[in-house]
Amino acid sequence: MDLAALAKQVREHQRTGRAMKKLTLEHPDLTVEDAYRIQALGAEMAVAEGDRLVGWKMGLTSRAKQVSVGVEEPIYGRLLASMELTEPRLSVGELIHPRVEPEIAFVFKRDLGGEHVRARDVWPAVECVMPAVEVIDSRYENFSFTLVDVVADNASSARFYLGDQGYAPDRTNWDEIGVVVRRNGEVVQTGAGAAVLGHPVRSVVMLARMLARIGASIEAGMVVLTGGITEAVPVGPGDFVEVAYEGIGTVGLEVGE
Ligand code: 0L1
Ligand code: MG
Repeated sequence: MDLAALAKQVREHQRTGRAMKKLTLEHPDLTVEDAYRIQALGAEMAVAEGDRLVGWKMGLTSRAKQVSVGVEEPIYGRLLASMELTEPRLSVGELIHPRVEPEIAFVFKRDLGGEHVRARDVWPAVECVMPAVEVIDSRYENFSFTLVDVVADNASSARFYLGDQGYAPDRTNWDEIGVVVRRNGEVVQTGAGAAVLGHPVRSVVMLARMLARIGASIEAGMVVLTGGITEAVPVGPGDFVEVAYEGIGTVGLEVGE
């Protein structure tokens, strides 16, 4: 199987914002390992064209998210510089069916890696913890996919935005933090940090261990999005989405064409 050709195909749909059929319809024998390879090749192509790997995301770390998309295990994706919103404004023109997720982001000051990483290894490597929103956008028609498809599509990564303020890792119990998501003033989702594998730090532990299998790690300066705390909220032009994080402020995102 020509994994580079499949990576090129997926990347084209990521760039143009056109929906595609699931890869597994035509290639039912693709494995999860192949899918991560396709993801890596797509990121390498982006970097060769001038983009930069700035971090990692974990996806499907909450039961609510796993149930809503019918995929039962956490996955990781690659965050590129071109995905980061520098202002709290999202332009959906290049996206297919964007959805917003409230997340806790960890920013690293030291490298972290290895198959035996534990929670207590994570904290000394963290510069700060930040409230964040991720915008996901599956490239597949009807947001419908298998585990293999979604991994190959870089875990539906599209955009992300970090709030203005970073917080000391020991400032609060991140599993107990409550979030309220409002769209145009109406409460549409509520949740708590514990929805992310019991504690967002567990998502980082799992990521570090998964990356160790491919000889990769979380590097100093990188951002890690630990996973949606609630189900993702569909958005369109004219919407204003606001996520209130208990005790650490609010992140709002204005959605335009
Ligand atoms: O960030 C996420 O949890 C998304 C992972 C991929 C599944 C989806 O597109 O909802
Ligand atoms: Mg997410």
